[in-house]
Amino acid sequence: MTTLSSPVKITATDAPDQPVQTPELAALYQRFEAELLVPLWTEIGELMPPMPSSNALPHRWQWKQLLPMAEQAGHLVPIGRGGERRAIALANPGLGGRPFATPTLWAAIQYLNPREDAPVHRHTQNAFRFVVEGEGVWTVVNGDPVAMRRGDFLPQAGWNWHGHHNISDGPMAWIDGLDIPFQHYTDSTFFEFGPDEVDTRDAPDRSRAERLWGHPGLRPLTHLTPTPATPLLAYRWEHTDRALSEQLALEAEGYPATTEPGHAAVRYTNPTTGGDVLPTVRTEFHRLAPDTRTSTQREVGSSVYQVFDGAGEITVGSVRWTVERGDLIAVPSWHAMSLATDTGMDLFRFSDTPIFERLHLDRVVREGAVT
Ligand code: GTQ
Ligand code: FE2
Repeated sequence: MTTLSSPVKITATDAPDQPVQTPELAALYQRFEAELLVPLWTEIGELMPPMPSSNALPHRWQWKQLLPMAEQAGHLVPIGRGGERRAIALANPGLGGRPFATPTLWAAIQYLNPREDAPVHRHTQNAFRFVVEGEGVWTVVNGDPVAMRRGDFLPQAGWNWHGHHNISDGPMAWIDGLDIPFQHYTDSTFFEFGPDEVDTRDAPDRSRAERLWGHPGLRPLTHLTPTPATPLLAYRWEHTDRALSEQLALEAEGYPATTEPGHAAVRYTNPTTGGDVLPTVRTEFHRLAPDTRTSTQREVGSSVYQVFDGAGEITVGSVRWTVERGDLIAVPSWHAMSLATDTGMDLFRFSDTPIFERLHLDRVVREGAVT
């Protein structure tokens, strides 16, 4: 006869303030384990820390490492039904090898060969694409083809049909961000296959979404009802770039426009609400003027930065990296984080903050500028 060993192991008996270890206590703990019970007094230190104490670690992935590997995957790995995407996920070193950049966020480099399709599907996960270099791919969202080019931010809210097609003669890579880990841990994921082929039609320069929604401050009267995610499917680089350079120019002219000296920043927003573009993911773009050091910030929730242009230093907790174009950094919850640059640096950022704001668990602390 085989007995299944209990998955419960009461191990934290070295925790502070534990009862005297007697044979009777050991026997009681064995009965707890057999009945799948765990006492709070052995666990409280880990489960109720005085402040967030993430298993995730600060980490940097270098674009100059990622891109050649994605290229190699482009040669070796066809895109099949079921696998769906040639996407290679960042796996945080503190999260046991799972393909999770942080406890809530997925970040991946995706690669599409010339003329290749990433077939149509839909899922409850909220997604976006951000393009650090290249062009030639159209992402088709509910039949609306949207061009992807350097600097463009392309949100795709959950449950919308989407596929990608490369109409060009060259390959293209970009990054995907999704709330896959969050939906995985909360058992809230649904997924459906769509057609194998992606219909880009005439691959228009402007999507229907941009023609309807892409006019600053102008709301179509046919669409006055707020939607939980943005109906605008592309936020173009020319607008982001201009917004940031105008903030720095206004600051130089003596008008308050930057979050702190030399630090311009914008948030991508849903034009029907003014809130975040996706229900679970916040996305922003930050520009540091040359010779800028930001203040240090800690915040509940995790984020991922991608350097878009320039170079500098990112400090997360006790780790400091020199970063350059394309590099990605994972910032776990409540880790002190700051940016610095001598020559100027542009960064794209995404985080899970909307989840915590919705649940009133959000907290931010800012400290003085680092020297
Ligand atoms: O392009 O639809 O990196 O569904 C992960 C899941 C990309 C996508 C990812 C996805 C996609
Ligand atoms: Fe997808």
